[in-house]
Amino acid sequence: MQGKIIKGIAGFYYVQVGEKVYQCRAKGIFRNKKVKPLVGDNVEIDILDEADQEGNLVKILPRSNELIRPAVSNVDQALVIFAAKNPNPNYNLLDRFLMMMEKQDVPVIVCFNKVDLAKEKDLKLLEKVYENCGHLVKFISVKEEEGIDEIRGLTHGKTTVLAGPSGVGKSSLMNLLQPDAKMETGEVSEKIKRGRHTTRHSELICIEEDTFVLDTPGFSSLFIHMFEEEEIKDYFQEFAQYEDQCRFQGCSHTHEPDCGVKKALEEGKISQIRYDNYVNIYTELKEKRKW
Ligand SMILES: Nc1nc2c(ncn2[C@@H]2O[C@H](COP(=O)(O)OP(=O)(O)OP(=O)(O)O)[C@@H](O)[C@H]2O)c(=O)[nH]1
Ligand SMILES: [Mg+2]
Ligand SMILES: [Zn+2]
Repeated sequence: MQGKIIKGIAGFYYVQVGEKVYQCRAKGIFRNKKVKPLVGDNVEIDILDEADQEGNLVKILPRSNELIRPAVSNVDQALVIFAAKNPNPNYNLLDRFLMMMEKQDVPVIVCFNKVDLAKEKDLKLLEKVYENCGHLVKFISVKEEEGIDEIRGLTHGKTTVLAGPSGVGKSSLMNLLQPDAKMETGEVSEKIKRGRHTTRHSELICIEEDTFVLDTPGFSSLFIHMFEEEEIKDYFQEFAQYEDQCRFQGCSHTHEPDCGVKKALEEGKISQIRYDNYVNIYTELKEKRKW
């Protein structure tokens, strides 16, 4: 029988087949081959007990893609959610995340939630920083149900993974898109101004026929060891148009004289925040390579 893994907890995989969900174990063949079943996988199962809805995972069907962070498969796009306020957006983390998604060829929609909490000037800044990043950028408020119809439209007919830090409203958005989902949501800590990692497991929810959304646990850091420092600039798409003004070929836009990107930065054509993140990531990778 064929189904889809919607959740994996403590060695069990929950496989949806039509209206039913079977609790399955992965047999030894997966461990021996070092393949780990992922949420989102289309699988074949053997039913062990129809009444108790238990089964065995026997085969994983070919994946269209698999993401490392969050660990899910067969997604069409990522809705990367940050809060415009509470918690304040961590630009560096966002830029790392965009790089990761791009590297994995997953189209990204950047979504800033909680616009109800942000001041007009905060939103203007966010808009300015990301206007040329090469991704669609949306502003929403789950609380006030603002911008949600547009998100519905963008997710329609696709499998979308919700990703972002803890406390930004991923599960809250999920509950709005699919009230039956009843995902647990949690407050942002007053003291540390961060979410509390309320969601512990990725979970695939069917919104309507052919439309799936994956809620995932929040993340707070991203190591990007899979990148070479020289390729980082290619992920900051707004730099490209100024690169032919760099004096040196292969200019890293950090220390070289007559750099077109640095000139564009001085003229305010490139965002200081994005540029600083670029230098931060570039330097981190360069330092690492020295060891
Ligand atoms: N003011 C405001 N609060 C919101 C909005 N969306 C979500 N929240 C609140 O933000 C808090 C965190 O929401 P969650 O949905 O649990 O966040 P999450 O991204 O799923 O967090 P993790 O599961 O920990 O990764 C909750 O108290 C929500 O009620 C919004 O648009 N405006
Ligand atoms: Mg959550
Ligand atoms: Zn340059």
